[in-house]
Amino acid sequence: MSTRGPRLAPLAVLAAALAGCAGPEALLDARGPSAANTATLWWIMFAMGAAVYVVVMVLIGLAFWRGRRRDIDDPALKVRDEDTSPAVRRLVIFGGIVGPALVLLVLNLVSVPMGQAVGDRGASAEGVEGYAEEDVVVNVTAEVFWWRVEYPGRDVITANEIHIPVGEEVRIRLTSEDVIHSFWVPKLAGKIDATPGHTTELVLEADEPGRYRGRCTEYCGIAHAQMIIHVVAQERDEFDTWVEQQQQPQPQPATERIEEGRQVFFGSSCVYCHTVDGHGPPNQIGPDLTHLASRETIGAGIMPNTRGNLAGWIVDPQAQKPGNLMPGTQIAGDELDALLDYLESLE
Ligand code: HEC
Ligand SMILES: [Cu+2]
Repeated sequence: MSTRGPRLAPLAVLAAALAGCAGPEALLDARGPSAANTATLWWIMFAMGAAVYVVVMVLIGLAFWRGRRRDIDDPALKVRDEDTSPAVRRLVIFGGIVGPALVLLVLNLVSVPMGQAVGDRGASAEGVEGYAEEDVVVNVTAEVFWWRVEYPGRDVITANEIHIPVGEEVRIRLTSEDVIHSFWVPKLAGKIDATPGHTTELVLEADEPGRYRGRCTEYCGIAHAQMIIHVVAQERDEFDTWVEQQQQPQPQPATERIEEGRQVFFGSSCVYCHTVDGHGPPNQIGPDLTHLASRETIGAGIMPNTRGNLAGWIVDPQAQKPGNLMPGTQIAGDELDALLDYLESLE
């Protein structure tokens, strides 16, 4: 075994900690008002924690320094109850009780109102009543191991990708169909649980256009780590265009090849679990595929939506995402090819 391992361990911890400062899921790189609040609170807590740490370390250093030449058996060093000096008593009272209480008080004074501010952004109105028509409300249902995304009043159903207009408060109404999941897009807002039989609300607001990554943050089963969500923030007109496009039904297959693929799709097991244009089970087990080709990823964000990835996914989804609820399909050659043409036509 390498003897360098233990000495490098603190570096590994530091690297893991610093990974929170940048990258697609960096809390400290906030791009929305809620996340900015959280980031500020984080810095305050970090600064106070660091200050306490430094004070304690200096005191420990001083104790070592002053005690280094003394004989540990020297009876003068033994502290007896009756001779604790007033100075020692004061040190215990201020250093051990008053000091920590003050630190905790300040932290509470800062964090409670901030938490309130973040929480207030999630109103608890039931249903879409009470919202103006142009308000964007998104019903998100967590499933093992993907996200069902619906826009009530707009007749849009998609999966694993939430489109929102920039600079507007978007209400995410979150629930779960099976176990407890949790929704967290760190750059935009704090996380919130998705609980079966209960709806929780969260307000998402993005300051600038972009693609923000988030994930399920409550262990929910074997493919939990592969349950990714993307929030796509767009200017309002682009968002409206996206909504219009998602509302369109699929046109008749443009080519014979696509029609062949459509028949493969509706002739195989796919329709037991997936819906295209309302054709399929009412409570589909899998994501709605009506506008599959307009999504950038498949498998809940785990890979780009390319022809090759689609083929691999259909034949053996368990290889890409072990434990997910889609079984592999015995399909190959010409049939698979036509099916892929069909899926790629679902813009
Ligand atoms: C037993 C139900 C079931 C069957 C049958 C099934 N699927 Fe799926 N499918 C799922 C589930 C569940 C998911 C979501 C998996 C995940 O991401 O965890 C999924 C995901 C997908 C996705 C990715 C969608 C996205 O947006 O991420 C595609 C594409 C897909 N299935 C195509 C097919 C095709 C084509 C067939 C038929 C050959 C098929 N499926 C058969 C349940 C099924
Ligand atoms: Cu989950």
